[in-house]
Amino acid sequence: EYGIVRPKGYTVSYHATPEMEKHHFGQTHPMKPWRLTLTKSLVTSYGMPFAMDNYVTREATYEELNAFHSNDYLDYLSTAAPEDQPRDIENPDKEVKYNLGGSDCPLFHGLYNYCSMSAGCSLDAARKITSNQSDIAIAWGGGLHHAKRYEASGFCYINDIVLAILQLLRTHPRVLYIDIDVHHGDGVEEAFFSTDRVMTVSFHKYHPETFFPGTGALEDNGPKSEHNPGAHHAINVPLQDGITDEQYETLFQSIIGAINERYRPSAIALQCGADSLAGDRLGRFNLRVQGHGACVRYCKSLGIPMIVFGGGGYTPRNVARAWAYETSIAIGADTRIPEMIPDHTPWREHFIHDTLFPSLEQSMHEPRHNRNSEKRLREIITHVHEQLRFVAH
Ligand code: ZLM
Ligand code: CA
Ligand code: ZN
Repeated sequence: EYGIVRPKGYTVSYHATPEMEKHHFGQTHPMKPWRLTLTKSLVTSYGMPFAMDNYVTREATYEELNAFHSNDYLDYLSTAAPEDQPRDIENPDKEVKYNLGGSDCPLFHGLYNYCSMSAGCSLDAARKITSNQSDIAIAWGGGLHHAKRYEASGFCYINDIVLAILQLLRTHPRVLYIDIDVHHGDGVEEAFFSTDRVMTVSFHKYHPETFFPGTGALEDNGPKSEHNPGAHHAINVPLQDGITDEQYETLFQSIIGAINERYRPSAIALQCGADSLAGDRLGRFNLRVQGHGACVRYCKSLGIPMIVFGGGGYTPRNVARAWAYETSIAIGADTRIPEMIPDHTPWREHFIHDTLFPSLEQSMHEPRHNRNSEKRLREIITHVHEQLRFVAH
């Protein structure tokens, strides 16, 4: 179908489980695990599974989660029930333990299973990379970059990315983490703050007073202590509302290209949060599916083994478009798949515009005003190049 064939001498693996997608954060919560079902349906209707190794992932074990998360946090997470949810009216003073049970990170039925499936998905992907059985491993169910060792944060409970990178570090001397979610990848940055074996790079909207999580300033490049090998190994690209495909691609290629030359990673972990797309319910950027996908294409062109994770993304039809398109880039079929969404796609009615690449006008009534000046973007590039001079090579 659509001339989709297995790439020669190149393996792409797809890691997912339909069980994860059945979980609900609550009626109007922005995070909808069901977007993974919509993604899989688009990937399948384009015939992409023929070109990949497809794995149904398992749940990560307690011991695997314990490689990053503390015992007391995991013990509470595995036993907390929705009834433990602090209720404002009946129980206003009830403390929110480990940031669980608030409106961002609610306790919902099957929460622990959901978390261990997300982590299992990313860990399986990482193992395919460390065993050289895969060149690109796809884990759309992962990418939950805000979770801390002992705390949930911003819809994230278990940091599957940190767990996957720890796995990569068993065989890879240097791992480059790249995060194109509209939010700052704070949990991953913090986890690897004191090592030079992981370099973290996050592109995000930065406005400390009004936009979550408020960290990730240009000048934050890791603790500046002299004895800390992690100094200069955190790169932040703070952006404003309305950035376009052209600006983002220029920034991305210039920054990632320079980092690749200087740092020479042997593996890449790419978080592809789709809330950086135009028209996202929480996002603020003007990126199109093509611009978002160009980041994946550029990383692939570096020829380094890579895991691609999901992450944010709150307008499910656009999340499915972006991640299906990026799957096609991984298998090298992006120039072959038709732009029109196949008629036989399950839930076809959700794609209100029948193209894989909606225009800005189709994504939102009024495209956002672009608040990123060329001058500021040049300053960002200059600052990053200066940081890289401190990085040994
Ligand atoms: N209030 N319901 C991105 C994580 C973003 C913190 C302000 C909650 C929401 C949001 C939750 C149904 C990733 C904050 C927000 C309202 C304190 C955030 C429940 C709407 C709703 O309708 C909602 C009752 C909820 C949450 C909006 N929360 C928007 N933005 C952020 C977290 C995660 O994409 O990076 C990776 C997966 N939280 O701004 C508040 C400060 C809680
Ligand atoms: Ca980011
Ligand atoms: Zn996000």
